[in-house]
Amino acid sequence: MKTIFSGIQPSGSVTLGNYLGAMKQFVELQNDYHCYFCVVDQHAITVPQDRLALRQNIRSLAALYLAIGIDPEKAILFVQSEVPAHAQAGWMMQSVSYIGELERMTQFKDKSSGREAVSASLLTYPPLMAADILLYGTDLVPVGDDQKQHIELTRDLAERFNKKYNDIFTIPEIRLPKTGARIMSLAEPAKKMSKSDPNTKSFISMLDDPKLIEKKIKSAVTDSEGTIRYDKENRPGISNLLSIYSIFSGETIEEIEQKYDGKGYGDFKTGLAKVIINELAPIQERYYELMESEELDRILDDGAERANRAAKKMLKKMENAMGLGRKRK
Ligand code: ATP
Ligand code: LTN
Repeated sequence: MKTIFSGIQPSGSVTLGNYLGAMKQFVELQNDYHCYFCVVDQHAITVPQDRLALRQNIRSLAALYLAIGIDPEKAILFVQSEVPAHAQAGWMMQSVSYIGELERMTQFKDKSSGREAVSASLLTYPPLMAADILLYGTDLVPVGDDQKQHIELTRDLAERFNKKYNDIFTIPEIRLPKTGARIMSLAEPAKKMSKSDPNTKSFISMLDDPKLIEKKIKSAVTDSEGTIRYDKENRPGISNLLSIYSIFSGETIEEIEQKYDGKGYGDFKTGLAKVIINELAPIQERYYELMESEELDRILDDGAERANRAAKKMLKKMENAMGLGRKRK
């Protein structure tokens, strides 16, 4: 069976972008692959976090993974900082990375621009991500479109390591969703929807209640044309809403255009809010049950144990390849 690894940062409340771009695929993939799904808390501290909020977000994200349908019998769910091999391997991967290539990462450029103080870890974020993936002999990494560049760098670093030291890493492939790889902000449709956006109107959180979802959809930016037609280039706002509608309802864009032919944004937005609310309601119900239960901690303890076992083996191979530590029988 082939191996999958993916991670989400506990850097805020999970958005529809994270769900449609990444998490929704995980549920289907867990049936056919050996899966590791991770709460990448060490990635989240590359930008300032409030410690109490971070702790809360870690648990909340883990509960959400389960609430959408990740089955701990099929997939390994764990928290990154509970598996020390990630930080250790991340350090080794930094040693095969060049500052120049890290400075060229668009996520680094976006997240560092305008900040007074930029942490060193924001720059060395991609080698840690490479470590996450390479530790498990990962074949496939399901992510949204914005992570393409990081996966390409991971492949380069793995190849460089294999050539320079020893051929120990599998070269991973990216897996993008067919639709929804890039869900845009509801407030600024030229920007991607992001959970750490300070403007909460720009995203819908997986935990928003029905009233709030309706309100946010109503205030989503469209244009002055008033027709329900997909045209990504010229009409990014309505096109983004159509994509979201299509993934949630299972209808094609053409079918939705036909359904709303002759109707305006008001009707369309009411319909869109409805399909989102219908899918999120049972997820939210399971989420609140899990947050109250002891089951969540049991699952994460078990996940950390299993991940630790696998990661330690690869870490040893990496240390041997690089000549770290002393040789032991
Ligand atoms: P942050 O705002 O803190 O950077 P984020 O919302 O961008 O967070 P991540 O935790 O960085 O989310 O990403 C988790 C997964 O969700 C990744 O696979 C990423 O590609 C995907 N993803 C994030 N935003 C979107 C989006 N707008 N559309 C589709 N996929 C997305
Ligand atoms: N950088 C990713 C999160 C992430 C990840 C990973 C994704 C960290 N490690 C390993 C896939 C595989 C992001 O979405 N910002």
